[in-house]
Formats: sequence, structure tokens, C-alpha cells
Amino acid sequence: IERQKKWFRDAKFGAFIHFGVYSALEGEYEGRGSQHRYSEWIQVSAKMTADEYHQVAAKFNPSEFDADEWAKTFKDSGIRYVVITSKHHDGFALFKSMVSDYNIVDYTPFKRDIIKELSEACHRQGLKFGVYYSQAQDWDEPDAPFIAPRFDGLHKVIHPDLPDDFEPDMDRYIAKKGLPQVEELVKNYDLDLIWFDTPRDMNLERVKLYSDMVRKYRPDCLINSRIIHSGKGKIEASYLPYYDYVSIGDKEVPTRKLPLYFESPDSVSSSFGYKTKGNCYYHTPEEMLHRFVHTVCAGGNALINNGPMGNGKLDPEAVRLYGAIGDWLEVNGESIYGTVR
Ligand code: JFZ
Repeated sequence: IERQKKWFRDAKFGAFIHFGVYSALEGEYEGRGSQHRYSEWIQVSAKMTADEYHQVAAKFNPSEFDADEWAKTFKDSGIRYVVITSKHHDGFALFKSMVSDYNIVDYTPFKRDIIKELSEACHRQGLKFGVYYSQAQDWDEPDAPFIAPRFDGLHKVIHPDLPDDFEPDMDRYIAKKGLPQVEELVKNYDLDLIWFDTPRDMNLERVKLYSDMVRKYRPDCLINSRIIHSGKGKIEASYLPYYDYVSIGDKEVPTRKLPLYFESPDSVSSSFGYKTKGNCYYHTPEEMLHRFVHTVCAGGNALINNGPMGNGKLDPEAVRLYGAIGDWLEVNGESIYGTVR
């Protein structure tokens, strides 16, 4: 196997983190939006304009965030790698960016670089560290594509001042924000992995731009398949050189052995972002273990998500469920992957 993929093959258990402005809204804005499964989609489900969302962003202050506490909690549960949203579809960056001031350091009273602090804390614990970056969708950028047709017309709702004849130009968005921000991430942070998602309107040229940028600065940084494949549907050979492993569908538990390096992006609950208001369902410890064991026994990694709270603390329910897997690994883990902790 390729040297840089070895840690991934052996990792088995990762922590996925969806954290951002939406975490503070907890799945609802002024009584709207809670019907959507995923709280990180609140801007869309509550039909918030860019202005409204910016006002929430400008108050985002996760003052109790403690990177070392997060990293230690993950480590103590047997987790081997961490992937956090550096920019989700809302376009807001959790890292210092010169490309756009719509980032946690320049836009909020918190002013600290979450990606920097967490990458260092994870590496101190011996954990691998990666970032999620929404390369195609960026709701703050009218040039970037929306997931349609479900949300057709939403562009106009979020950006009411757009001229009627506005023509979105995805390449302009990629040149102005997407690609330079990925460059910042690979240059400024010690990344073991980058996680792309919802590849709406991606094509070979756009995939190459992103993939080449990552490999240029950080040849050992793994790239997931959602740079081009949504997670469902079949794999196209022409894209194989541009990513390193396959992320299957969200919360998909494999029922058969899969051929490639793969990972299942699961979550402790029915949402990825933190969500208290409205319908949110947490798995039981038994369900978590069942999903974990099925994924690992099919040869893949379980990347299990937690949504930290707006104040910067981990969700106690997520910590409890990670702990249930950790306790089970302590007793049974050797048969799955040698020494656990
Ligand atoms: C995407 C995001 O839209 C979502 O907010 C979250 O970040 C998740 C991890 O990824 O949602 C998806 C992507 C792919 C599928 C389903 C939801 N899929 O292939 O089934």
C-alpha cells in the first residue's frame, strides 16, 4: 500500500465535527427551519438572507472552546483522526483567511483561529487532523452553485439584491475564493486529510484545480472522493488519480465488503450540526456500536460526527456515545485493530 495511506487504513475510528455559526442557532431561526434534518442547513431551511446570517455570524462567540479538551476527549474514546468543518456550505471560515474576511478571526468577537488551535491540539495527542471544505456550494457567494432542484429560487432569497439577469459563474467563485482558501489551508495548517463534499457542478477541470493545489503543497494529505462523487452512485475511473479514498453515503452502513479504502460519515444523531430545537434523534449506544462494527468489519473507517454547541463545548450526549464505543473498544478492540489506546 502507499505509504501515506497506511495510517488511514489502520485508523478505523475518526471524529467528524460540524461546527460553525449554525451551531449557535441549534437548528432554528425565529421559529423557522427546524424541520430540516441537518442544523447546518439552517440558512436554507429558514430562508435567511445573507444579511440575516451575517448578523448571527458577527455575534458568534464560542468562548468556552478548549482545543486540548476536545482532543483529549477524542483520544480517550479510541479515536485516531479528526475532521472538522473549516468552511461548510454557509461560506463562513473557521480559520484566519486573507481571501475573505468572512472568517472567525476577522468577523467575530471570538477572534481565535479554531482550525489552528485544534490541529495543534490533535497532533499533540497523536491524532491525525483533517478539514472539511465545501468546494462547490458556498451560499455566501452568488457565483457558487446551489443544490437544486429542491432549493430552486433560493439564490434570490439569500441574495435579494442580485440583479435579475445575474449569471452565476462557478469558475469565478473557485478562482476568487474556493481555490485560494484551499491554498491557505494546505499552506498554513498541518493537514493529514482534506474532506470535500456535495460536488455539485464539479468537472474534471475543477477537480484537478483543487486536487493539484492540495498535492502541490502537501503530497501526503489524503483527499476524499466527494471532490467529485456525492457518496451515492458509481465511481468513474477517470477521477481516480485525484482522490485517495471513498466516502460512502451519509450514515450509510455497508452491507458488503467494499473494494477501496473507504469511510462512512456517520453521526451520533440525525443531524451533523448541534440541534436541540425541533426533531433531533440521538442513536443509542447499542446502535452506535452496531454501526461502528459493521463499518469496520467491512474494511472501512467509521467517521462519527459530533456537533459541538455554540458556546464551544462538546455536546455531552456525543461525548457519552463516543465513550460507549471507547469502553467497548477497551474490552474488544484488540480483535479489531490491535492495541487500542
Ligand atoms: C452533506 C452536507 O450537505 C451535510 O450538511 C453534511 O456536511 C454531510 C456530511 O454531507 O450531505 C450529504 C452528502 C451526501 C449524501 C447525503 C447528504 N449522500 O450521498 O447520501
